[in-house]
Amino acid sequence: MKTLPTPATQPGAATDVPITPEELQLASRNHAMPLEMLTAARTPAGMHYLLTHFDVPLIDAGAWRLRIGGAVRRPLEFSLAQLQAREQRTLAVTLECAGNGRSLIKPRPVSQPWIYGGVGTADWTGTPLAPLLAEAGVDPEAVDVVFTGADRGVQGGEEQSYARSLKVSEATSPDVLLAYAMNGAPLPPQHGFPVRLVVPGWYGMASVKWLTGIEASTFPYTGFQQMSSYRYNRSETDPGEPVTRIKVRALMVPPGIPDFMTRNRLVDAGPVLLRGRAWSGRAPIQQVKVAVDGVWSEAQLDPPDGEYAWRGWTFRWQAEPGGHQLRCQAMDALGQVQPLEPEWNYLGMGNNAVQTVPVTVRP
Ligand SMILES: Nc1nc2c(c(=O)[nH]1)N[C@H]1C(S)=C(S)[C@@H](COP(=O)(O)O)O[C@H]1N2
Ligand SMILES: [Mo]
Repeated sequence: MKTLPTPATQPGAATDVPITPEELQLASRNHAMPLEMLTAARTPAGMHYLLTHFDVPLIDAGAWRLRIGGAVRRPLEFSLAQLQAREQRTLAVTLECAGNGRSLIKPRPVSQPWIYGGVGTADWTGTPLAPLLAEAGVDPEAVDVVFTGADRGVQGGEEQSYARSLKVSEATSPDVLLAYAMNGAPLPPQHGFPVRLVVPGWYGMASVKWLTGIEASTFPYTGFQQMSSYRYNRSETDPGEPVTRIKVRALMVPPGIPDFMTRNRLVDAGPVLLRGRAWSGRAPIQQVKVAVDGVWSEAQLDPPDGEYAWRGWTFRWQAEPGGHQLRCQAMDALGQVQPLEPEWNYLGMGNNAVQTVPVTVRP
């Protein structure tokens, strides 16, 4: 008798079997940004990607309080109105899930099975965190600041509230926001209402939603989402390296029109303006290249759009009838370039390999 492979349901357990019901369940709760939305500099809230580990909590904004405590001289508590009365800043920030690209890695690490769309850019409005930490008086011995969300669940066999930490030096960066608005409107429930952290330049896991508590700590934080997840590791027991800032990446708007089932593209012969966006959480975008059937040329960059938002690019393509393969590749000012092939790691983190778009050009 032939034995079928058992579909793995634990994150990290690599598999070659087709997408499992558990992955489908995650994928339908946590939707991608449709790639055609790369045409918009700002992603409308309903089109921005979503990643929620547990259940979306529905929070009564009137009763909600943010507590700042732990290793501080003066514990503080804020209502939403008190946060909104403080210094206000708006930053355009590209958020990307660290697992974006995961399902393109072979063998596939089992978790949220992103293809390319685990990304979006919004205007996030809130109050800078640094002055609040200064008022609370973080203990000079403190090393980490821990951010806890209102959502709870079980992951890796461990019951937990979603929580992540930043080093004190990272948490006090002037651009880390306690955000209460997305694209000029209150946060939608799924994006962290009433207040979330926004950590520009970092993969999305750092931007804790439904924030309830901020605690300074004199010892390194070892919670599940810090030490057991969001690592570049080789196995379940390999500690590996922590996932931090967003790696360089470019994506293109798939040209022409799609086939419903396969989403393969149909394009008319002649001049085609290819466009897309590129970003890196580590340095400004320096160059984007486009390959048509393996031949690379330089794309034209739009002007930069602030320090933390993706940058538009365009490329004029003279489409000849037949089947073609389009790819795009970004480089940032540190000279970091996207790999042509995915690099495997146990949890499927940070796969920024170049996008490939097969197209059929009709005469
Ligand atoms: N409280 C809480 N915050 C969270 C998460 C979560 O599950 N719970 N998911 C994180 C992850 S992994 C990502 S990629 C981003 C996604 O933010 P978005 O859903 O607003 O796009 O939120 C982060 N903040
Ligand atoms: Mo994520």
